[in-house]
Amino acid sequence: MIAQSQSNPMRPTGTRPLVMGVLNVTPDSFSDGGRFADVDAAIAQARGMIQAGADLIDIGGESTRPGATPVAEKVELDRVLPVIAAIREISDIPLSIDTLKPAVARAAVAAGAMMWNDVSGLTASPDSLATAAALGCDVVIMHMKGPPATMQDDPRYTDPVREVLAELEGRANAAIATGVARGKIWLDPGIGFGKRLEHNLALIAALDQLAALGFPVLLGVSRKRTVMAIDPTAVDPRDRLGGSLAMALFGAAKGVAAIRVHDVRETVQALKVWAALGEA
Ligand code: HH2
Repeated sequence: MIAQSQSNPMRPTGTRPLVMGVLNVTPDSFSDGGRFADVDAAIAQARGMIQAGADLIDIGGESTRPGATPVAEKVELDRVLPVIAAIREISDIPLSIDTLKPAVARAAVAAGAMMWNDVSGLTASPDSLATAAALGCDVVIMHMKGPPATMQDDPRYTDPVREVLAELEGRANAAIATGVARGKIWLDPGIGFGKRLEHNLALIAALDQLAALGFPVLLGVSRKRTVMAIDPTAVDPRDRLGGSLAMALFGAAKGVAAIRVHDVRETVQALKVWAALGEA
């Protein structure tokens, strides 16, 4: 099965969504913090994800888990740049940089990243929109309500689907008005970013409405607390694979273009089987 478009390796052909492997080069990420904090461990993990069938790798040097404290720009650069350079030496797999900081995005793209994944939806800095336009790379506009430090304190919505979709569409239009090419924009509902269980479930159920806005959709549900909210025994994030796969397949059926995951091998397998069943 051909998963990626021949002309653009960052777009699916239609049989199944792409799989974006998560590589957190951080000491404190919620599920894999500290595991890949040195370059050798990060490269070994990247190699494993490539062998397991990842279509893209998303590299992050700052945790955005609920309650996380921000890190300095130099610290983030020192974490991610050696890893990007080392992966570029072993593979041409498309790389994404998960950062709120325009300077980190600029340096990462100069080092070989092809996508800027900004969980603030290009709102964290006054330079974010112009930087995205100048870089010309793919850009993920994710929805987040409030900063990571406080976003889970008391998130409220009257109509989460309507509000999140309207905000994402507004951010996409702002990006286009600043010079970002429409064809470079991805949207992400930001599961777990300033949302309660009922908000997350409503947004996942409405992924087809988000996809109908006409931009490729990225879904990040891997190992998230949403699974524990439904299965309270899944306290350890590594015990959330079943729920993560259920949400990935549900998202695939709703037309998402890519799924951001920690468990690449298992997700690729689940999506391949799901796609084969759909074609049978
Ligand atoms: N989730 C996380 C981080 N970045 N980016 C996008 N576009 N969508 C997401 O859902 C998303 C994201 C959180 O997961 P993780 O990177 O594993 O944890 P941490 O933020 O603690 O590093």
